[in-house]
Amino acid sequence: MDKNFYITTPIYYPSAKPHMGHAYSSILADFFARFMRIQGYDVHFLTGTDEHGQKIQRAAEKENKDPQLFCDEISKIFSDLSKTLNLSNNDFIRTTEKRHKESVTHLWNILEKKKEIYLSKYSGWYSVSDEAFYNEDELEEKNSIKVSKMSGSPVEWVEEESYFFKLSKWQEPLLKFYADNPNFIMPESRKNEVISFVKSGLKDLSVSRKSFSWGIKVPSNNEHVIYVWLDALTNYLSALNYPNKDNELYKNFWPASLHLIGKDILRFHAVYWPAFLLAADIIPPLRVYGHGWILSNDEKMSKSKGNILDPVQIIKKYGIDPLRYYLIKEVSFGNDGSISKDKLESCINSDLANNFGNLCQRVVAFISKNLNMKIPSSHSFNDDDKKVLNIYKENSTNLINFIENQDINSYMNFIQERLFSANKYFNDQEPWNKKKDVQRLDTIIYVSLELIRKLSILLYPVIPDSSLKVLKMFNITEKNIDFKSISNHDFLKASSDINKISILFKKIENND
Ligand code: ME8
Repeated sequence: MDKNFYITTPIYYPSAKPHMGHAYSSILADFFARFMRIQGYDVHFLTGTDEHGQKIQRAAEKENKDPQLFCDEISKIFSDLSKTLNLSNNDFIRTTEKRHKESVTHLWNILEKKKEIYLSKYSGWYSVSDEAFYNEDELEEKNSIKVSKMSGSPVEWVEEESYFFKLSKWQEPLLKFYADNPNFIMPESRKNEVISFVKSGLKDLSVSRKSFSWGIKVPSNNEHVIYVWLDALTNYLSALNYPNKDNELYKNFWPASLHLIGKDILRFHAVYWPAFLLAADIIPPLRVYGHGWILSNDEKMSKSKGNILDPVQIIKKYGIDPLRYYLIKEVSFGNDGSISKDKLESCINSDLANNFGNLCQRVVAFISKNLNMKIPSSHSFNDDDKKVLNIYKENSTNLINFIENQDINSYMNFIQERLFSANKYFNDQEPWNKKKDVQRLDTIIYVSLELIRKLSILLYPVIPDSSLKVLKMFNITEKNIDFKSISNHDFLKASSDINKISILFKKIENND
């Protein structure tokens, strides 16, 4: 079995500071990366910034800054955010880097050599905000301004000489590709949207611009810069040192396992990207997953609406793990989800502090008082014990399947149920009333510790810092977390010492 896994986030525009939507995609990608690592996969996790194009050029001009300098500053904020979000990314790519420009130039040359690109003239609508061309039927009038029906962004009329990619030629091959690879586009509902878009007819795509200069130059014609989406999508290859196909990164990690993106950019990833790749004889990625939007007050966040949620402020107040837990559990993956301070606080209190945190603290306090901070020396499981333990073993394959199908909701439901069940077990078994039956008391504590260990492993991709704090009790470090070990009920070594644990989550006491 191929044990390599390459996961990517979109590369974000450094046209403005990152917001909660960017944090959401990155945290979700990190969740998958971490889960696959504890399953023994060699994971390559990529994120970065998309720095060329008219949108960035205009944003820089507005601030009277050189575009490169402008990108340097904001890209740094994105890469700092990766650290604040505790992302385990292996690389952070910027499209202004030399390695990337070389890849894009190479890909362009191949497409040109294969006669997939020709020079003509573009006249039509363009949205600088989306960096996208739109057909008339994709537009509507709002307050006497023409905007995209999909994104609501204003469009402007463009008429200029442009290179075109022969997208129309790839309509049938794309439909065949979707049919042969039914899991290429996820979730299912989005796949249908893409297929009907392709079936409705593909026109050749303008892939160069002449009216501004901030981009990678067309190698054979320096008056043109390469269309920013052809430039940006290639980041997934340039981070693997493409075109050097013999290097380890490319050999191990292409085709990408999962491009995790928001639904707003599905067309670029599920139509244009595989078409470019098929045209260049490169295998397309295995899967593109378009998740829903994080809504603020039930609307998509946007600067103009003034409803931007700043992840850094929220993390300062509540901490990173509560935010990660909340976004992963409370936003039904694949759908849009509204987030609010009240829901975040109740999530921290009920799931994290009262449920997981409380379980750990109670069990450890009991061990500290009665067992000298040691794992009990012996145990003998009865039916109650086996029942609460076996459920992990019985569901181990299901859990892996959930993640392979990006069914995070089922994964999180399982954890939630197990958290309740573990607390209930400890309450019902009443170890404090078993002090005369040492064998039983020891077994209850051993089972409780095993449950804490298993839950911490399942929670590691969600709340890595807190999970590691708990696992440290058993001297389990990040490098030796093994997902498979949730099926082992005798993992903890009898009589060994337990390390102290600090407070995991503080309850939010008031609502201000
Ligand atoms: O589109 N909810 O960059 P971008 C959830 N540079 N996710 C959101 C979101 C929201 N409200 N807002 C943004 C680009 N996102 C291109 C990508 S990739 C080769 C080039 C996330 O800065 C989501 O993943 O506009 C969305 O697809 C992405 O940020 C768009 O980021």
